Amino acid sequence: MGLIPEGYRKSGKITSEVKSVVKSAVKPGVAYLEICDLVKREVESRGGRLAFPTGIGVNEVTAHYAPPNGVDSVFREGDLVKVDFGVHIDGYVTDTSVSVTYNPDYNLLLEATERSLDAAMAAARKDQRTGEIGREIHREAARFGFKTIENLTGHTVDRYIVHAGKSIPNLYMPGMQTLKKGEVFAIEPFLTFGTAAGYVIDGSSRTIFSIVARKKTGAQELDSFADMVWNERKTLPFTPQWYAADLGAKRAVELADRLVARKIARAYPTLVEASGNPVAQFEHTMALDEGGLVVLT
Ligand SMILES: [Co+2]
Repeated sequence: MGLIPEGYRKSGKITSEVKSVVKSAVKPGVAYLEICDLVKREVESRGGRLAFPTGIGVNEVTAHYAPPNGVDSVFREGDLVKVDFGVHIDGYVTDTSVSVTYNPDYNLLLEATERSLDAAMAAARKDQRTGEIGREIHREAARFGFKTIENLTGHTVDRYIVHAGKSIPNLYMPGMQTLKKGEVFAIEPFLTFGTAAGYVIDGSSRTIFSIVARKKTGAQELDSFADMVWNERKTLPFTPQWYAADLGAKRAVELADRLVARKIARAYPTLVEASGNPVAQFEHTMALDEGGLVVLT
């Protein structure tokens, strides 16, 4: 018996299997929404649930974009595509991401990003400061001539919580917390070109939300929407389009926005690289068990 609840291992196994299915499914001409449907189907058929809406990040779109229903975007020949998804079983969350490209100009960027993740995992041990892990990621990126995205980080996970409090930066930061035995965390280097700004800013869309407080507003439709989301998701992120079949797509978005206005939910705006440069990302969720580091995904 290890320190890590069995749910994490089951969740991680599903994440890992689905990731290889996704990797070979992302091709020019395939619709963004087809990949989101595929992830959901593959996760649920294995007995898992989505930990958050599947993110499709194309080129400079770096994180937090869940394509809404009706969007007809398809992958193109020159794209750099990131698919970021997570699985939970009874709240045990594993989070992963894979980058895919058919553009040879981006091959080295993808390779450097994977190598950065390897370097980070080699440095992830008990009592290690997370800033030191960031140093390894940054050093490996720089060795290839690339930059890391300075304002996105990896994170500890906890039951029903995707970002549990500790951050794992993608560059050296002094005075950060240390990793402890029994902790589960995701490391996710984001790399871009050396000439890029190297940080993300809010884009114009917001497609991902989560409940942050439980209180009644007195508006019956709004309260029952909040109840419905809470019963299904607790604090895990959701996208209004999941409720489009029941409420209509427009109404679901409107209700989510109203929950944000009442501070019952928060929104996660889409994040884009500030200078419009493409970004690559690879991510694993792992745990510090008795015997050391265990990669779950
Ligand atoms: Co993550």
